[in-house]
Amino acid sequence: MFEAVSSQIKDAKKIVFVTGAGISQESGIPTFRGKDGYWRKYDPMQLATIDSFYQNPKLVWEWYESRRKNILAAHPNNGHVAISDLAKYRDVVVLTQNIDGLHQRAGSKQVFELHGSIIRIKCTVCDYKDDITDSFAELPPKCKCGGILRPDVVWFGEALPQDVWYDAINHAKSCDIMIIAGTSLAVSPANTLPIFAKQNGATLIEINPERTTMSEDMDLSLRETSANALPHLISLLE
Ligand code: BJW
Ligand code: ZN
Repeated sequence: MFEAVSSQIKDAKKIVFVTGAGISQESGIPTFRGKDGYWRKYDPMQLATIDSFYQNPKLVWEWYESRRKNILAAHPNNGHVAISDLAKYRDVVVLTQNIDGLHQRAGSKQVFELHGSIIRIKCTVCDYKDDITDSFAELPPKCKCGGILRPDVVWFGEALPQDVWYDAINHAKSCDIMIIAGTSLAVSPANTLPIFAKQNGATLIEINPERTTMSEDMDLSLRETSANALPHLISLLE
């Protein structure tokens, strides 16, 4: 299976990972569109837009608080750890849509959070922003200025943090291999990153038990979970 791309793998200097909810599934964190995914139970437009937040901030906060508790109690799995280990041997960059911080907790240093972080909280009125791991006594939590606080995540219709996005494009354009793990590639603009890589001659490898909209464009598709496939794939890269 690896033969088709073995020489590219051996010669690769810079490896960029594009990750999504599936990479944290084996840490006990639900995906969005998978079998037990959030969007099978909840309407994204009721929980992940700024309009829904202003309409019912308590409801949105209750969902984020339950996810914060789950995420803070979770541990990085063998997939996160394998990516972190690879950085001992190659230039490794992680472009993640996840807000769970598990890549960083596994030891990865070059992590770009495209959709923000569930730990970071920001004010909807002033410039206040901080990392908060404690749970809030009252929902929605309020800022000292009186404004409502919100999770510093990117909801539908909101722009990605521009500096992070431009860095992500540049890393995608300059990698030898892009490994796309645990994402349905259903959400833009993150799903354009493999296109930037491919246009610049990178080898694309997908790790996902299911096909995605871009499976046809991959040089290699591994239909396995990331905690199984990544340690094996990465042993070839070390
Ligand atoms: C495994 C596995 C295992 C399972 N191992 N694999 C029409 C109306 C409004 C907007 C749009 C529209 N059409 C298009 C848009 C744009 C929109 C969009 O793309 N929508 C589509 C859904 C149609 N995008 C946006 O709105 C973005 N912003 C934007 O475009 O701004 C433009 C702008 C510019 C300038 C000014 C203003 C605006 C923002 C997107 C924000 C996404 N936010 C969310 C929630 C917030 C974060 C959070 O709370 O967590 O981010 S939605 C959700 O989807 C979350 C994820 O990061 C994101 C991607 O999902 P991901 O990670 O791919 O997960 P899944 O569940 O989809 O897939 C998991 C995969 O893993 C599956 O394939 C499984 O098979 C696999 N898997 N187990 C390996 N063990
Ligand atoms: Zn404030």
